[in-house]
Parts: sequence; C-alpha cells; structure tokens
Amino acid sequence: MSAKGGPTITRRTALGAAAGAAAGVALGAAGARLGFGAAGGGDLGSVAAARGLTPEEAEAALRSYVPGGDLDEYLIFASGGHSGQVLVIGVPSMRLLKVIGVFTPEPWQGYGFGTDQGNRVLAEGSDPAKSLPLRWGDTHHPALSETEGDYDGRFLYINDRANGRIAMIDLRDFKTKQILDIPNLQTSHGGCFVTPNTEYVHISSMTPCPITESGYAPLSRYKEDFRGFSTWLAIDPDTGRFVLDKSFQIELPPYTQDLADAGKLASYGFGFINSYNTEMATGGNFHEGHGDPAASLESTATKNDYDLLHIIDWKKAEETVAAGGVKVLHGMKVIPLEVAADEGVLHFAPEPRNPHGVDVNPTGDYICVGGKLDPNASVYSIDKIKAAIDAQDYDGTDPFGVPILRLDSVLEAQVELGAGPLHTQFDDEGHAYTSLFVDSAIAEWTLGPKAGISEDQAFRLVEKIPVHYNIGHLVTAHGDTVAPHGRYMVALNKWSIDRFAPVGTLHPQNFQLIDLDAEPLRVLADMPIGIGEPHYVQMVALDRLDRTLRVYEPGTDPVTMRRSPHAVAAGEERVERRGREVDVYMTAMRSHFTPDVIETRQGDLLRLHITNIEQTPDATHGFAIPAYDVEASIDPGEAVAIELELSRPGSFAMYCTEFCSALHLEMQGWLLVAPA
Ligand code: CUK
Ligand code: CUA
Repeated sequence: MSAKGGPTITRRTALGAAAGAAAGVALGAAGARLGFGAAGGGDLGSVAAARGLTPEEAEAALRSYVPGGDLDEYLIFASGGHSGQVLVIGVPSMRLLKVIGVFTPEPWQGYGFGTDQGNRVLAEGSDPAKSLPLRWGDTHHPALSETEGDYDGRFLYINDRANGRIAMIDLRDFKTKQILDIPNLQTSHGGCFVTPNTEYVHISSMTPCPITESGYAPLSRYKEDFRGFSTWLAIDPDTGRFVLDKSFQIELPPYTQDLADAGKLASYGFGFINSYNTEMATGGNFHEGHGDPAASLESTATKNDYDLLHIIDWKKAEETVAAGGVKVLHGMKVIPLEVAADEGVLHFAPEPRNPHGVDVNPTGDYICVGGKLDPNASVYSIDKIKAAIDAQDYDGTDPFGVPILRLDSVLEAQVELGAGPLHTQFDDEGHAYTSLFVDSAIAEWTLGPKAGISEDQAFRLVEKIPVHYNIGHLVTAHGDTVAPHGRYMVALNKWSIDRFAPVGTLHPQNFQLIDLDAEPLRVLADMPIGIGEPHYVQMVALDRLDRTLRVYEPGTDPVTMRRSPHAVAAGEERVERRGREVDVYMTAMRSHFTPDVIETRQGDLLRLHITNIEQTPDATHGFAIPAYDVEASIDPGEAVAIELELSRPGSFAMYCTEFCSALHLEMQGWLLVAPA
C-alpha cells in the first residue's frame, strides 16, 4: 500500500520513513544517516542489540515513539466497558491520557462525590426505580459529533450497554454534561451512532422489553408484549445536549437489535441496524418444567438461516412524526410498528444468521455486514436497496407485517474473509478492514467501483494480519467518516493471555497499533487495557480538537459552561447565616482556601460555594471533607457547589487533594460541627 497523507506530516513520520522502508535495514546505518553518532546519544544498532531487539522491533519502536513534550497526531476515545468510563489514548504513542468519568463516580475528577455538578448529571441519568444514583454502566459505542460526515471535535456520545442510557461529553473540557435514561429502553448495545450533521444521535435497544403498564409480561407473551425501539435523539447544535421533545422512537419487533450505523453521502437519510434472534427465543427454566432442555436461548436463537437487516429511512420517519403518526409511550413520541411498515419508514433485508457489525463505507454506497458465524462479509448496495424499495421487490413480510426486500435484489457481493468476521473499518483507498474474532486476525479487502476500485479488483481479500488475541472491534483514523485518513489502525483484542507480565487471573485486554502505511501491514505496539473491557473506539486527528480549553473563564459551572450562580471572586469571600442555613462563599488559590475554618452546629444545612480563582493552566485544587464523603476537583476558573446536612458532630479536617504547590500540604482547613 502506498504511503498516505495524514493531517500533518510530523517529525516522527519523516523519521519513520528515513529509518527504513526496508524493515531489515541495519539500524546502525540508519542511526548514522539520522546523525546519531556515538557522540550524539549512542548508536541505535547497538542499543537495539543490547536490548535484544530485532531490527524490525527497533524500527516499530521508532515509528510509534512520541518524545515527551511532542503531541500525538491522533486521539482515540475508547469505551471503558464495565468501568463505565471513557478512555482517551494518544496515537501513535498509545499512552493513556485521561479516564473521563461518565456513568461511574470518579473521585479524581470530583465526579459524584458531593458536588452539585457531578451528582446532578449522575442522578438525572439514573432510573428512579433503581437505587439512586446508579453507580456503574457498561460503556460500549462512542460516537463523535460530525459536520458534513466528518468528525468536528465538538461532542462525544456514548451508550451504556447495561442500561438504556446515553451520555454526552463536551470536548471543550472532556467532561460529562448530560446522561439520559431513555424511555422504553432497558438495555442498549451497538446501536449508537450520529447522523452526518449530528442532526440525531441514534441509540437502539438490545434486549426487547415489555411495553405493558407494569413493565412485566410473561415470556409466553414475548411476541405480543415485548418490543425493541430505535431512538432518534435530537441534538441542540450549540450545547450538544439531547432535546427530548424533538426526539422520537420507532417501534421494532422483539428481535435483538444489535450493531448499527448511519448512512452517509449516497445513503444519507438512512440508518442500518442488524439483528439476531429473529426466532424470538426466550430460553427456558427447564428445572421447573418450562421449555425444552434442547431449546436453550443459544440454540434456538441460531436456528434460522437468516436474520434481518433493519433499513430505516429517518427522513421519512421525520415526516411521519410531523404528520402526527405517533403515539406517546412513557413521554416519548413513538412511531408504531404498523405505521413504520405502512409509511416505508422500516424495511428489512435478509442477512446471514446471527451477524455482527454493520458498517457503511465512506461513500455511503456499501453496507458491510460481518458474518460472525459465517466466513463472509455481506455487502449490500444502497442503489439496489433504493431500487428494491421503489419497485416493492419484496420476499413477503415478517410476522409483524414489515416488508422484506429480496436478498438477491439488494446484495452486491459476499467476500470470504475467514472465521468470525465482526466489525469493519475503512481507509481512503477503497479498502475495508474486518476483524476476525476466531482467526485472531484482520482481513484487508477491496470494496467495489463506487469506492474507486476497478471491477476486476473489486471485493477481493488482499491480505490478513495476525493480532493477539481474539479481536473484537478495530478502528482506523476517521474510519467512520466520509474522509478516512488511513495511517493507523488499532485492533481491540479481547484476550491477552501471555503477552504481559502476569497480574493475576483477570487479564487485561490488549490494544495493538498497526501501521497502515506498511506493506505488509504490521503491528507496531501493544497497549494493555487494565480498566474494564472496551468495545468500540473512534480515532480523531488532534487538530480537530481545536476548541479544547486550558482554563475556564472565571467562575464557570462546567455543566452549563456558563457563569455559575455560585461563582465567588477574590475579595467576595464571606459566610452568611440564616437560622440553620449556612452559606460559605469560598475561593481556592495556591495555597489556601479562604475562609479555611467553617464553624457550624449539628443539624445545620451547609452550602459551600467554591471557586478556583486561578487562571494558570493545570492549577487545579481538590477539596475533600472525608468525614462527609466529599471530594471535589476544582479546575482553574471552575465554580462548584456542595450541600451538606450536618448530622454528624466533630472537628473535621478538610484538605486540597491535588498536589498544587510547594505548600500544597498546608492547603487545608477545618469544618467544625458543634454538637447540638
Ligand atoms: S460489540 Cu462487537 S466486539 Cu458489544 Cu461493538 Cu464488542
Ligand atoms: Cu491546592 Cu493542593
């Protein structure tokens, strides 16, 4: 493969190219060419030899090394799996830069430990029927906001697999601003994407749930009472927040709706969701006489040869909503299943049974479905889909009356890739890359003429690269957009087995960085992930994140990004008492809180309004009152509010938790709660 232009040609790229197009080149010679003589920092060849590295390994290290003080070219935003958080990782250095608190309280960021800001976001996003606030989530599929089909660096959305929830992270400060617990969704999985202009963020249910009043229905009524939902959440273009009253859902049959992707360019206006368990299997409680022991959910859900690719015309759905073709279910506008079928909002196409990823190529012409149990990628053509819809070229309907397009009419190609094809990503040359879970490999293959590949080269396997071990997702730079960069690919491997120093019986996952400019493709680096199990990630050029703040405007509430009503300026510090209510207006500045002694009585209601009045980047102060489980992180310019019912008397130390200065340890104080 030829070298591809990334967003910027960096010093490292030039170094990588010079260090050896031929991997076998002796590094001693390369070192000499680069001007690293013995006097200038040692001979590279002898360093490699002393460390026992082959020339290929040493070259791989040079290709991914980012010197301290230099910046990575790309960031990847990785779901943190059961940690409930989002991981931010630099590429190509594969260094972890941040763990963003999302669905799980995070003490370093003061997220969910006493400040109004974090508590509010977590509580508003928690189903009140569950214990409040929920303490974990299972982050799965991040989706960066887009303008004209490319990442615009503004917002990041991510769903919670465990619950039907979605979060919005503002990329000005990399903080979670909103969590929405979506009506009619009990769970979600891979159905999270943005439309090309962030008109909507889509999230679908995974396991269908009862739409009965009580939320209960016996499994014998699965077909009648259980439903899935495709949710289209309208986005406020300025704040990135979800706007529920402009959002809608489409009712779906009780299949398991799984991965999904947005149409783009040629397929703009469509969304695609694949499914499994169109058999509507529910398993059985064999020990109590329900069901047939031979009919477990696993075996029944894999019985049919085909499941159903859901093809959603969201422009038609908008028209249907505007024309009043909706019912309201738990506060959400819902297009009923019959209406979706009648109005042409929803069509199905057969897909080989129990597929996995569905991914739309950069031109929007090809919809690629990973076979999982089938060794093929099945490629559907949007032109053929549109023609089949217009011609009503149906192969009957499903049991709910939704028309099924004839497979032969909409399928463009099937490409045999290997065992366990899951997810597909794309580069800028018409190539697709599909993860092979069972083979522990990535298949590189060509798309067709609409992606610029000649007829005689179309839909062919090009090469396979082994990865370790059992890859799930993979990502290329801007790989979900209309303009992928190529350059780098990261494999998200589920197993690591023997690749790292043993750390007990629970092993980390392994991210592997792959050089897409190398021929054949090669792995440059491993990165163990020891915090939950990431599913999907997206990779964006660092230069797209040009709105990122270094400090806040003085007195900013990070949830609203406006001046906080709690903001306190230097010189305005004070204590106000009205009966049992005590308001303390406090500032934090190296290396003191003003005031630093708070005198109260048991039974008082204490409200702390604290502003970090620094404007120096990185001059964050923490604020902890361990006796009351309070921990705030107050970044430069940030204002927070903390409200405490002082039920426990005592003289309690409070302190700054972030090492901020030589007198950091002196940045402490007292909360005195006199017994009633
Ligand atoms: S899914 Cu395919 S490996 Cu939960 Cu995106 Cu993870
Ligand atoms: Cu402020 Cu430590």
